Amino acid sequence: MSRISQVAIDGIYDSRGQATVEVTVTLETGAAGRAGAPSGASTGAHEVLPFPSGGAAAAIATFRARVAPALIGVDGADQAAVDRVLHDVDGSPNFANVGGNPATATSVAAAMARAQESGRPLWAVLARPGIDGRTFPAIVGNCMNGGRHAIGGPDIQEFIAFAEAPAPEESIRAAIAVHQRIGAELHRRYPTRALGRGDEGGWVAAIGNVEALEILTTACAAVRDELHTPVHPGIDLAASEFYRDGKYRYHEQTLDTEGQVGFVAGLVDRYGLRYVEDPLDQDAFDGFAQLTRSVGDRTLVIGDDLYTTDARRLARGLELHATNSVLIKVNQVGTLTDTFRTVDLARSSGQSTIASHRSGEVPEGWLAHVAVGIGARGLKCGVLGGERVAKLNELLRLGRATSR
Ligand code: 2PG
Ligand code: MG
Repeated sequence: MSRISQVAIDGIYDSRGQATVEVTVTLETGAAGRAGAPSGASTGAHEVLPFPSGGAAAAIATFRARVAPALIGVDGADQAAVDRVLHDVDGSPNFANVGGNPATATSVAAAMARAQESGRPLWAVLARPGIDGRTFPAIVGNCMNGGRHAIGGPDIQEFIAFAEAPAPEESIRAAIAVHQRIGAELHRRYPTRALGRGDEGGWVAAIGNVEALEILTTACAAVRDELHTPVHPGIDLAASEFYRDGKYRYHEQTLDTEGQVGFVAGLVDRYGLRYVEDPLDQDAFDGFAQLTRSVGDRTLVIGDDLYTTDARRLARGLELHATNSVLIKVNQVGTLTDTFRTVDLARSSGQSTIASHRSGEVPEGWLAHVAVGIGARGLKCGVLGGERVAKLNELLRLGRATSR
């Protein structure tokens, strides 16, 4: 396997029009990979920093001066070595100098170069032990947006179609059908109101959480009947975004931790939720554990801001039985090696993993390979919008490649 001969970084834009970066890694043989990095809006306090102070422009200057030269000559086959250089040059605990986004783009681009050189698909290069690429993730499809991803929508950030057919084609078709039904229903209920779409391509309407959940649940049931595909409602509350001074502050109600656990558990049973992400604040390990004890046998309870893909935080969650599932976002930790540490701990502890996009995305499909390679239970990537469909289409291709 050959050494890295060239590393280039450039500025690009994400789906919100925010500056981000893409990195191209070239090996001595000429094999190359190029990846762009996404950015979050409801970022967890424990994530690495996407960019150093000075933003993408400062990151590019630092990268060209210090990171790219340090990577030349590194063994392209050795992901851990590539990622170690990123950490060594950075020298901080949270990528404050290099930036988690340039690090993510480099780490993924190096894996892509390795895939091209070896003639294997990217998922196979990323595959964790025992993964054969024949099991596909459910689609975690965001159909209605609220919270930080929408203006004028509900407090809950995401209303999700969780479509769990064995074949990607079926899950994707079902998630799209739920999205379309919701649009039609919102139009039927409010024919004269403007209807928009949020940062992740879900519908945005001036309705409350309960009405949104009713519409979502009804749409999922209709699609289950029509397509005979298991698709169920789910939510990402992103609860840290409305947790202030010890209370969960919704437009309609204010709840303490006990109240929030009871409220969410009630939603799980009333609406048959199968997917519940970030139901409590990002440091509320005990509250998560209470909820998991109460409903963890019938729904996924997923830590996103709780864990920020960090193996140390996951270890704490495991001790406390805080969740049964872990959201995986490479740029929360900045490298594939750090991501794999968390994934491997999750897998060996019986936690499901969900490979996830960010709200500000790049129109690339590599996340689908991450999902398949880590044996994820779900691929969270939205339903509509070019940058979301790029991931769905890539998963479709992977599904077809194995059925041929
Ligand atoms: C989340 C993500 C993606 P963001 O909260 O799960 O849906 O949002 O990228 O803004 O953190
Ligand atoms: Mg989330």
